[in-house]
Amino acid sequence: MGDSTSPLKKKTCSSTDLELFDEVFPKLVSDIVENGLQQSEVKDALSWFKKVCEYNVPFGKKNRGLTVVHSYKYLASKVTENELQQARILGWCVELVSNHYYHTCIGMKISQLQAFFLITDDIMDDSITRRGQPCWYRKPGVGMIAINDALFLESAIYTILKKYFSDKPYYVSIMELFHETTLQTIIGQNLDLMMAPTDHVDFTHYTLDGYRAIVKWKTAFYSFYLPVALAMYMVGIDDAENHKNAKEILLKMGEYFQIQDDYLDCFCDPKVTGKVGTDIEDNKCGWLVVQALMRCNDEQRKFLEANYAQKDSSKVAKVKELYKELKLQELYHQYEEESYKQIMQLTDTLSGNLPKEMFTAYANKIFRRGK
Ligand code: DMA
Ligand code: MG
Ligand code: MG
Ligand code: MG
Repeated sequence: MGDSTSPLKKKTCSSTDLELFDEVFPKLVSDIVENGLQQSEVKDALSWFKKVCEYNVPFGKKNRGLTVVHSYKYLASKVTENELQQARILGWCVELVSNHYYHTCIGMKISQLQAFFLITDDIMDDSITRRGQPCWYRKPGVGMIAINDALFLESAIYTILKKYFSDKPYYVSIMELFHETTLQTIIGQNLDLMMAPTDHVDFTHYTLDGYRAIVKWKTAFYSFYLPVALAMYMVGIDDAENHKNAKEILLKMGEYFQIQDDYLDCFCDPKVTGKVGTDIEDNKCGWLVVQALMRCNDEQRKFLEANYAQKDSSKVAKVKELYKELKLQELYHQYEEESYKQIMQLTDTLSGNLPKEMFTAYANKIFRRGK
Protein backbone atom coordinates (compact mmCIF):
# COMPACT_ATOMS: atom_id res chain seq x y z
CA MET A 1 0.00 0.00 0.00
CA GLY A 2 3.03 2.17 -0.19
CA ASP A 3 4.62 4.97 1.60
CA SER A 4 2.34 7.77 2.65
CA THR A 5 4.45 10.71 1.64
CA SER A 6 4.76 10.88 -2.13
CA PRO A 7 2.54 13.65 -3.49
CA LEU A 8 0.65 12.46 -6.55
CA LYS A 9 -0.50 14.54 -9.44
CA LYS A 10 -4.12 15.65 -9.44
CA LYS A 11 -5.79 14.09 -12.40
CA THR A 12 -9.25 12.93 -13.11
CA CYS A 13 -9.17 9.56 -14.68
CA SER A 14 -6.68 7.12 -16.09
CA SER A 15 -6.63 3.42 -16.75
CA THR A 16 -4.13 3.15 -13.91
CA ASP A 17 -6.74 4.52 -11.52
CA LEU A 18 -9.02 1.72 -12.57
CA GLU A 19 -6.30 -0.92 -12.35
CA LEU A 20 -5.25 0.22 -8.90
CA PHE A 21 -8.86 0.31 -7.85
CA ASP A 22 -9.42 -3.23 -9.14
CA GLU A 23 -6.37 -4.51 -7.29
CA VAL A 24 -7.99 -3.67 -3.96
CA PHE A 25 -11.05 -5.85 -4.47
CA PRO A 26 -9.65 -9.37 -3.83
CA LYS A 27 -8.17 -8.22 -0.56
CA LEU A 28 -11.52 -6.82 0.56
CA VAL A 29 -13.27 -10.05 -0.33
CA SER A 30 -10.88 -11.98 1.83
CA ASP A 31 -11.37 -9.44 4.65
CA ILE A 32 -15.09 -10.05 4.46
CA VAL A 33 -15.09 -13.83 4.29
CA GLU A 34 -11.76 -14.95 5.75
CA ASN A 35 -12.83 -15.17 9.41
CA GLY A 36 -15.88 -17.20 8.66
CA LEU A 37 -14.04 -19.54 6.32
CA GLN A 38 -11.90 -20.63 9.23
CA GLN A 39 -14.89 -21.64 11.32
CA SER A 40 -16.11 -25.01 10.15
CA GLU A 41 -19.70 -24.41 11.26
CA VAL A 42 -20.21 -21.49 8.85
CA LYS A 43 -17.62 -22.30 6.21
CA ASP A 44 -20.23 -23.22 3.58
CA ALA A 45 -22.07 -19.93 4.00
CA LEU A 46 -18.89 -17.94 3.64
CA SER A 47 -17.78 -19.75 0.52
CA TRP A 48 -21.23 -18.97 -0.91
CA PHE A 49 -20.81 -15.29 -0.02
CA LYS A 50 -17.42 -15.25 -1.68
CA LYS A 51 -19.22 -16.22 -4.90
CA VAL A 52 -21.87 -13.57 -4.25
CA CYS A 53 -19.16 -10.91 -4.05
CA GLU A 54 -17.37 -12.13 -7.12
CA TYR A 55 -20.51 -12.31 -9.27
CA ASN A 56 -22.18 -9.15 -8.13
CA VAL A 57 -19.58 -6.60 -7.19
CA PRO A 58 -16.47 -6.16 -9.34
CA PHE A 59 -18.19 -5.35 -12.64
CA GLY A 60 -20.03 -2.49 -14.18
CA LYS A 61 -18.63 0.89 -14.82
CA LYS A 62 -17.41 1.47 -11.28
CA ASN A 63 -17.95 5.17 -11.72
CA ARG A 64 -19.35 5.62 -8.28
CA GLY A 65 -16.43 3.86 -6.69
CA LEU A 66 -13.85 5.71 -8.73
CA THR A 67 -15.55 8.99 -7.91
CA VAL A 68 -14.45 8.61 -4.31
CA VAL A 69 -10.85 8.30 -5.51
CA HIS A 70 -11.06 11.22 -7.91
CA SER A 71 -12.88 13.44 -5.43
CA TYR A 72 -10.20 12.71 -2.89
CA LYS A 73 -7.57 13.78 -5.42
CA TYR A 74 -9.43 17.01 -6.13
CA LEU A 75 -9.99 17.82 -2.47
CA ALA A 76 -6.82 16.81 -0.67
CA SER A 77 -4.24 19.51 -0.15
CA LYS A 78 -1.61 16.81 -0.29
CA VAL A 79 -2.42 13.49 -1.95
CA THR A 80 -0.75 10.52 -0.31
CA GLU A 81 -0.67 6.89 -1.45
CA ASN A 82 -1.94 5.78 1.93
CA GLU A 83 -5.02 7.93 1.75
CA LEU A 84 -5.56 7.09 -1.89
CA GLN A 85 -5.75 3.50 -0.82
CA GLN A 86 -8.33 4.44 1.83
CA ALA A 87 -10.34 6.23 -0.85
CA ARG A 88 -10.26 3.11 -3.02
CA ILE A 89 -11.54 1.03 -0.13
CA LEU A 90 -14.38 3.49 0.46
CA GLY A 91 -15.05 3.38 -3.26
CA TRP A 92 -15.52 -0.35 -3.06
CA CYS A 93 -17.95 0.14 -0.21
CA VAL A 94 -20.01 2.29 -2.56
CA GLU A 95 -19.81 -0.40 -5.23
CA LEU A 96 -21.22 -2.87 -2.72
CA VAL A 97 -24.24 -0.63 -2.54
CA SER A 98 -24.84 -0.26 -6.17
CA ASN A 99 -22.66 -1.39 -9.01
CA HIS A 100 -24.60 -0.51 -12.04
CA TYR A 101 -24.87 2.65 -13.97
CA TYR A 102 -21.80 4.27 -15.34
CA HIS A 103 -19.07 2.68 -17.26
CA THR A 104 -16.41 5.30 -17.39
CA CYS A 105 -14.25 6.47 -14.60
CA ILE A 106 -15.61 9.18 -12.44
CA GLY A 107 -13.63 7.78 -9.57
CA MET A 108 -16.49 6.27 -7.65
CA LYS A 109 -16.38 2.66 -6.92
CA ILE A 110 -19.07 2.74 -4.40
CA SER A 111 -19.53 -0.89 -5.14
CA GLN A 112 -20.76 -2.68 -2.07
CA LEU A 113 -23.76 -0.46 -1.53
CA GLN A 114 -24.53 -0.49 -5.23
CA ALA A 115 -24.44 -4.26 -5.48
CA PHE A 116 -26.89 -4.81 -2.67
CA PHE A 117 -29.39 -2.37 -4.14
CA LEU A 118 -29.07 -3.85 -7.59
CA ILE A 119 -29.69 -7.40 -6.47
CA THR A 120 -32.96 -6.40 -4.82
CA ASP A 121 -33.82 -3.90 -7.57
CA ASP A 122 -33.61 -6.66 -10.19
CA ILE A 123 -35.91 -8.91 -8.18
CA MET A 124 -38.46 -6.13 -7.65
CA ASP A 125 -38.25 -4.95 -11.28
CA ASP A 126 -38.50 -8.49 -12.61
CA SER A 127 -35.37 -7.86 -14.64
CA ILE A 128 -33.53 -10.35 -16.79
CA THR A 129 -29.95 -9.24 -17.27
CA ARG A 130 -27.50 -6.95 -15.55
CA ARG A 131 -24.12 -6.02 -17.02
CA GLY A 132 -24.63 -8.51 -19.81
CA GLN A 133 -25.13 -11.51 -17.56
CA PRO A 134 -28.24 -13.00 -15.96
CA CYS A 135 -29.43 -11.12 -12.87
CA TRP A 136 -28.13 -12.89 -9.78
CA TYR A 137 -31.57 -14.05 -8.62
CA ARG A 138 -32.13 -15.71 -12.00
CA LYS A 139 -29.10 -17.96 -11.70
CA PRO A 140 -29.93 -21.64 -11.13
CA GLY A 141 -29.71 -22.43 -7.45
CA VAL A 142 -29.96 -18.80 -6.35
CA GLY A 143 -33.56 -17.55 -6.64
CA MET A 144 -34.78 -15.86 -3.47
CA ILE A 145 -31.54 -16.68 -1.63
CA ALA A 146 -30.48 -13.48 -3.44
CA ILE A 147 -32.43 -11.45 -0.87
CA ASN A 148 -30.21 -12.73 1.91
CA ASP A 149 -27.16 -12.18 -0.31
CA ALA A 150 -28.11 -8.51 -0.69
CA LEU A 151 -28.34 -8.22 3.09
CA PHE A 152 -24.95 -9.84 3.37
CA LEU A 153 -23.40 -7.31 0.99
CA GLU A 154 -24.89 -4.48 3.01
CA SER A 155 -23.39 -5.85 6.21
CA ALA A 156 -20.02 -6.23 4.46
CA ILE A 157 -19.80 -2.44 4.11
CA TYR A 158 -19.68 -2.09 7.89
CA THR A 159 -17.17 -4.91 8.28
CA ILE A 160 -14.84 -3.04 5.93
CA LEU A 161 -15.46 0.36 7.48
CA LYS A 162 -14.67 -1.01 10.93
CA LYS A 163 -11.51 -2.73 9.80
CA TYR A 164 -10.01 0.20 7.89
CA PHE A 165 -11.57 3.34 9.34
CA SER A 166 -12.43 2.82 13.01
CA ASP A 167 -9.34 4.75 14.07
CA LYS A 168 -10.09 7.73 11.84
CA PRO A 169 -11.64 10.95 13.12
CA TYR A 170 -14.26 10.78 10.37
CA TYR A 171 -15.34 7.16 11.09
CA VAL A 172 -18.70 8.06 12.63
CA SER A 173 -19.47 10.57 9.87
CA ILE A 174 -18.94 8.10 7.04
CA MET A 175 -20.75 5.33 8.87
CA GLU A 176 -23.73 7.59 9.45
CA LEU A 177 -23.56 8.67 5.83
CA PHE A 178 -23.82 5.07 4.63
CA HIS A 179 -26.76 4.46 6.98
CA GLU A 180 -28.51 7.64 5.91
CA THR A 181 -27.94 7.05 2.22
CA THR A 182 -29.21 3.50 2.51
CA LEU A 183 -32.42 4.75 4.08
CA GLN A 184 -32.83 7.44 1.41
CA THR A 185 -32.45 4.86 -1.35
CA ILE A 186 -34.88 2.48 0.33
CA ILE A 187 -37.42 5.32 0.52
CA GLY A 188 -36.82 6.12 -3.16
CA GLN A 189 -37.27 2.50 -4.18
CA ASN A 190 -40.54 2.46 -2.27
CA LEU A 191 -41.79 5.58 -4.11
CA ASP A 192 -40.75 3.98 -7.40
CA LEU A 193 -42.55 0.71 -6.67
CA MET A 194 -45.72 2.13 -5.10
CA MET A 195 -46.20 4.33 -8.12
CA ALA A 196 -46.07 1.27 -10.37
CA PRO A 197 -48.71 -1.28 -9.32
CA THR A 198 -48.52 -4.55 -11.22
CA ASP A 199 -52.27 -5.04 -11.70
CA HIS A 200 -53.61 -1.80 -13.16
CA VAL A 201 -52.61 1.39 -14.96
CA ASP A 202 -53.38 4.70 -13.31
CA PHE A 203 -51.53 7.68 -14.67
CA THR A 204 -53.16 10.24 -12.35
CA HIS A 205 -50.05 10.71 -10.24
CA TYR A 206 -47.48 10.50 -13.04
CA THR A 207 -46.27 14.10 -12.82
CA LEU A 208 -42.89 15.67 -13.32
CA ASP A 209 -42.70 16.62 -9.64
CA GLY A 210 -43.57 13.08 -8.59
CA TYR A 211 -40.93 11.77 -10.97
CA ARG A 212 -38.29 14.14 -9.64
CA ALA A 213 -38.93 12.99 -6.09
CA ILE A 214 -38.55 9.33 -7.05
CA VAL A 215 -35.23 9.77 -8.81
CA LYS A 216 -33.73 12.06 -6.22
CA TRP A 217 -34.35 9.51 -3.51
CA LYS A 218 -33.75 6.26 -5.37
CA THR A 219 -30.69 7.32 -7.36
CA ALA A 220 -29.18 10.74 -6.76
CA PHE A 221 -28.19 10.48 -3.11
CA TYR A 222 -26.33 7.21 -3.38
CA SER A 223 -24.93 7.61 -6.88
CA PHE A 224 -23.75 11.21 -6.73
CA TYR A 225 -23.73 12.79 -3.29
CA LEU A 226 -22.44 9.74 -1.39
CA PRO A 227 -19.10 9.23 -3.20
CA VAL A 228 -18.17 12.90 -3.14
CA ALA A 229 -19.31 13.36 0.47
CA LEU A 230 -17.15 10.41 1.53
CA ALA A 231 -14.07 12.08 0.05
CA MET A 232 -15.07 15.37 1.68
CA TYR A 233 -15.19 13.71 5.10
CA MET A 234 -11.86 12.00 4.44
CA VAL A 235 -10.10 15.32 3.95
CA GLY A 236 -11.86 16.95 6.90
CA ILE A 237 -14.53 18.95 5.06
CA ASP A 238 -17.46 18.33 7.35
CA ASP A 239 -19.25 21.66 7.64
CA ALA A 240 -22.95 21.90 6.82
CA GLU A 241 -22.57 24.68 4.25
CA ASN A 242 -20.13 22.87 1.96
CA HIS A 243 -22.12 19.65 2.18
CA LYS A 244 -25.37 21.45 1.42
CA ASN A 245 -23.92 23.13 -1.67
CA ALA A 246 -22.21 20.00 -2.97
CA LYS A 247 -25.43 18.08 -2.42
CA GLU A 248 -27.48 20.55 -4.42
CA ILE A 249 -25.17 20.28 -7.43
CA LEU A 250 -24.82 16.51 -7.19
CA LEU A 251 -28.52 15.81 -6.75
CA LYS A 252 -29.17 17.71 -9.97
CA MET A 253 -26.58 15.50 -11.69
CA GLY A 254 -28.27 12.46 -10.22
CA GLU A 255 -31.62 13.49 -11.65
CA TYR A 256 -30.02 13.95 -15.05
CA PHE A 257 -28.36 10.57 -14.74
CA GLN A 258 -31.61 8.74 -13.97
CA ILE A 259 -33.38 10.47 -16.86
CA GLN A 260 -30.63 9.09 -19.08
CA ASP A 261 -31.14 5.66 -17.50
CA ASP A 262 -34.86 5.83 -18.30
CA TYR A 263 -34.20 6.90 -21.87
CA LEU A 264 -31.63 4.15 -22.41
CA ASP A 265 -34.00 1.57 -20.90
CA CYS A 266 -36.31 2.19 -23.83
CA PHE A 267 -34.10 3.26 -26.71
CA CYS A 268 -30.71 1.66 -26.20
CA ASP A 269 -29.60 -1.77 -27.35
CA PRO A 270 -29.36 -4.16 -24.36
CA LYS A 271 -26.06 -5.35 -25.79
CA VAL A 272 -24.72 -1.91 -25.08
CA THR A 273 -26.31 -1.28 -21.67
CA GLY A 274 -25.92 -4.86 -20.50
CA LYS A 275 -29.52 -4.90 -19.29
CA VAL A 276 -32.83 -5.56 -21.00
CA GLY A 277 -35.22 -2.67 -20.41
CA THR A 278 -38.34 -3.38 -18.37
CA ASP A 279 -39.76 0.05 -17.51
CA ILE A 280 -42.74 -0.10 -19.90
CA GLU A 281 -43.68 -3.64 -18.85
CA ASP A 282 -43.24 -2.68 -15.17
CA ASN A 283 -45.63 0.29 -15.32
CA LYS A 284 -42.79 2.58 -14.21
CA CYS A 285 -43.27 6.28 -13.67
CA GLY A 286 -40.25 6.99 -15.87
CA TRP A 287 -39.24 10.19 -17.65
CA LEU A 288 -40.55 9.08 -21.03
CA VAL A 289 -44.06 8.21 -19.94
CA VAL A 290 -44.31 11.41 -17.90
CA GLN A 291 -43.28 13.46 -20.94
CA ALA A 292 -45.65 11.48 -23.17
CA LEU A 293 -48.56 12.21 -20.82
CA MET A 294 -47.74 15.92 -20.93
CA ARG A 295 -47.84 15.90 -24.74
CA CYS A 296 -50.50 13.42 -25.84
CA ASN A 297 -54.11 14.01 -26.83
CA ASP A 298 -57.03 12.03 -25.34
CA GLU A 299 -56.85 9.35 -27.97
CA GLN A 300 -53.12 8.85 -27.53
CA ARG A 301 -53.57 8.73 -23.75
CA LYS A 302 -56.12 5.90 -24.11
CA PHE A 303 -53.73 4.11 -26.45
CA LEU A 304 -50.97 4.46 -23.86
CA GLU A 305 -53.24 3.18 -21.08
CA ALA A 306 -54.18 0.17 -23.19
CA ASN A 307 -50.60 -0.81 -24.03
CA TYR A 308 -48.55 0.19 -20.99
CA ALA A 309 -47.62 -2.14 -18.14
CA GLN A 310 -47.98 -5.48 -19.92
CA LYS A 311 -45.48 -8.22 -20.60
CA ASP A 312 -46.35 -8.35 -24.26
CA SER A 313 -43.65 -7.35 -26.72
CA SER A 314 -46.08 -6.11 -29.37
CA LYS A 315 -47.69 -3.76 -26.83
CA VAL A 316 -44.27 -2.57 -25.68
CA ALA A 317 -43.41 -1.84 -29.32
CA LYS A 318 -46.63 0.17 -29.68
CA VAL A 319 -45.72 2.31 -26.69
CA LYS A 320 -42.30 2.94 -28.20
CA GLU A 321 -43.93 3.93 -31.49
CA LEU A 322 -46.08 6.46 -29.69
CA TYR A 323 -43.00 7.88 -27.95
CA LYS A 324 -41.40 8.35 -31.35
CA GLU A 325 -44.56 9.95 -32.75
CA LEU A 326 -44.49 12.39 -29.84
CA LYS A 327 -40.87 13.18 -30.70
CA LEU A 328 -39.59 12.20 -27.30
CA GLN A 329 -36.17 11.30 -28.67
CA GLU A 330 -35.68 14.84 -29.93
CA LEU A 331 -37.03 16.20 -26.68
CA TYR A 332 -34.57 14.08 -24.74
CA HIS A 333 -31.57 15.35 -26.70
CA GLN A 334 -32.72 18.90 -26.14
CA TYR A 335 -33.18 18.16 -22.47
CA GLU A 336 -29.62 16.78 -22.28
CA GLU A 337 -28.16 20.03 -23.55
CA GLU A 338 -30.27 22.22 -21.27
CA SER A 339 -29.64 20.10 -18.27
CA TYR A 340 -25.89 20.17 -18.83
CA LYS A 341 -25.99 23.97 -18.94
CA GLN A 342 -28.04 24.07 -15.74
CA ILE A 343 -25.54 21.85 -13.95
CA MET A 344 -22.70 24.11 -15.07
CA GLN A 345 -24.57 27.16 -13.79
CA LEU A 346 -25.29 25.51 -10.46
CA THR A 347 -21.62 24.61 -10.21
CA ASP A 348 -20.65 28.21 -10.88
CA THR A 349 -22.88 29.56 -8.16
CA LEU A 350 -22.52 26.89 -5.52
CA SER A 351 -19.08 25.31 -5.64
CA GLY A 352 -17.68 27.98 -3.28
CA ASN A 353 -14.44 26.71 -1.73
CA LEU A 354 -14.80 23.34 -3.39
CA PRO A 355 -12.97 22.79 -6.67
CA LYS A 356 -15.30 23.59 -9.53
CA GLU A 357 -13.45 21.21 -11.87
CA MET A 358 -14.39 18.29 -9.65
CA PHE A 359 -18.06 18.86 -10.43
CA THR A 360 -17.57 19.71 -14.08
CA ALA A 361 -15.47 16.57 -14.58
CA TYR A 362 -18.33 14.43 -13.25
CA ALA A 363 -20.89 16.21 -15.40
CA ASN A 364 -18.68 15.72 -18.47
CA LYS A 365 -18.32 12.05 -17.65
CA ILE A 366 -22.04 11.40 -17.95
CA PHE A 367 -23.01 14.02 -20.53
CA ARG A 368 -24.50 12.34 -23.63
CA ARG A 369 -23.64 8.92 -22.30
CA GLY A 370 -24.84 6.04 -24.43
CA LYS A 371 -24.80 3.35 -21.75
C1 DMA B 1 -32.44 2.07 -10.00
O1 DMA B 1 -33.49 2.39 -10.78
C2 DMA B 1 -32.40 2.49 -8.61
C3 DMA B 1 -31.73 1.71 -7.68
C4 DMA B 1 -31.73 2.12 -6.28
C5 DMA B 1 -31.02 0.47 -7.99
P1 DMA B 1 -33.70 1.39 -12.02
O2 DMA B 1 -34.52 0.24 -11.61
O3 DMA B 1 -34.15 2.20 -13.18
O4 DMA B 1 -32.21 0.88 -12.31
P2 DMA B 1 -31.83 -0.18 -13.46
O5 DMA B 1 -32.29 0.44 -14.76
O6 DMA B 1 -30.32 -0.26 -13.40
O7 DMA B 1 -32.51 -1.44 -13.13
MG1 MG C 1 -35.85 -0.14 -10.08
MG1 MG D 1 -34.26 -1.80 -12.18
MG1 MG E 1 -33.60 1.84 -15.21
